[in-house]
Amino acid sequence: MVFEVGNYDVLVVGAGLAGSSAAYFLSKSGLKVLIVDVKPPSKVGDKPCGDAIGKHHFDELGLDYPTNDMLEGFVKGIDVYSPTESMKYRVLGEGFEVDRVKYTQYLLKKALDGGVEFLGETQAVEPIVKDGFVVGATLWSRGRGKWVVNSKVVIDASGVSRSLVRKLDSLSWPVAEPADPKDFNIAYREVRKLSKAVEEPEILRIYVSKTVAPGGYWWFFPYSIYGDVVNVGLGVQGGVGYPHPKDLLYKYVFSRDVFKGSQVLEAGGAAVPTRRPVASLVWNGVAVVGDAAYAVNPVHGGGKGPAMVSSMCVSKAVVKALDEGVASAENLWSANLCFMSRYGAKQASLDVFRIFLQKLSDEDLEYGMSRKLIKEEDLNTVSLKGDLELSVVDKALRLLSGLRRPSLLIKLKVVADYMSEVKKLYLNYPEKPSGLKEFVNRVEGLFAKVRSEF
Ligand code: FDA
Ligand code: GRG
Repeated sequence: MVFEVGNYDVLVVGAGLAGSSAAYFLSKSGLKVLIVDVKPPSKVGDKPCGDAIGKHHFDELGLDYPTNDMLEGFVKGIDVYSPTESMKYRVLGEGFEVDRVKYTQYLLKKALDGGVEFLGETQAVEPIVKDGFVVGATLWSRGRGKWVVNSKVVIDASGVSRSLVRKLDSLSWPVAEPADPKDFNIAYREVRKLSKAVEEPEILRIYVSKTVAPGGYWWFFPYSIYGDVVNVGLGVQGGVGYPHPKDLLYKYVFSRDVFKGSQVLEAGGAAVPTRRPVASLVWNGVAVVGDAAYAVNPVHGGGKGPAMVSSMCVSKAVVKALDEGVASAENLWSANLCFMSRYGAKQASLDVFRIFLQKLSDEDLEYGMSRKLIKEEDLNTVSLKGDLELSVVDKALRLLSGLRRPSLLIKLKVVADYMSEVKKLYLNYPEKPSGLKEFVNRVEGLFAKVRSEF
């Protein structure tokens, strides 16, 4: 059977924030780019999300801030509550509550204005592989049936489904590295209109409690533009058999007085990868970005910023590789060096912290927070850089104040050391694909030690 054929330089699969930003970054290159999504055009960018994103990502990537109808709120900081909610840390940092659909479609439109082609209601079915290279994909749509796109590079931006790369053999294709279900959170959220306005609407709230949200947290994010509309959700660690996050949210959270008489505006859930980045974002003729690359902050689950960072890094590398003639792993490799130095090293370090936190009891967490074993400033540095810095003076003070649970202090020191070792390893990411195997062995060795330690 002969199928209809299209020829492109780049095929982007998925027009979520990762795919749309990749298309936007590529639109200035003069390359012939096609982006497809199974969703109809009006639904592009619509996925369950808390909608929070740090402002620094826009500054670092030179992207427009969400404004006007793309903006649902300003963020000035986050309050992190202890399990009993008697203690809270305030971590200051600017950000936005973004209208995910409008902002994603804004980037996509800018890409289309720059010459990129888009097809909605079009599903990428499988990659086409020839002589060790991905050379395109088969697509399917109701109107056209099955057809073929030949392209020099395929960027899988299909989110956690990893629609294309999961059909590649992970032994030969590092971009296809599978993830353990325990390295995901399953999250559910509702957008609700409350009966009265929220106090301090520019402060996001995160609540950590093993009973309410085992292996995750529940959140209360106000949309400050409206004052009385909030995004409330809950995530639990996957693969462990914990209850459904929606059940926990209704049982422990929506039963609170603040939600009396509230109106549900939106509801839905999805999985969030909460681990280190994929071993390599690129291989011969193929790349992964966003959730498909596990590019997410493992501690708070924020994936919008790293989706855009990974897309910028991959897009730049694609332009360079195609300029050099062929999109080989070697020619695309700068995507890894860019992403690992800008975000992946911090992400991997935070993965160690995440593993530690998921094993910490509520009692230890309550104690650690009430005795300030980790301080608000420490939390800020962890969040920004992935470094758990226990300064010398602080350490001495904490030793004095923390004697009731010395093992917790020792554990904190051990986790800080592992975090710095992992970060160093990622900052020395191999210069060429030939070094990847040894790097992966070292990463896996270190993470095996981390898991056995906590
Ligand atoms: P995304 O899933 O958005 O896009 C993938 C696209 O690919 C979709 O449009 C899909 O239709 C399309 N697709 C899939 N398969 C296809 C195929 N075969 N062919 C064609 N198209 C295909 N992050 C954050 O920064 N702040 C936050 O507050 C939150 N909160 C939050 C809450 C909840 C409940 C969840 C589940 C997640 C979050 N996140 C988050 C994470 C964040 O939503 C996520 O990391 C990014 O949206 C990932 O964007 P992507 O574009 O990679 O995937
Ligand atoms: C329960 C794991 C789990 C997932 C739910 C709700 C959610 C997913 C994610 C919310 C992420 C979040 C708290 C974003 C806040 C925005 C903000 C101001 C973050 C500050 O952190 P940054 O910008 O983080 O330092 P990154 O890693 O993006 O640089």
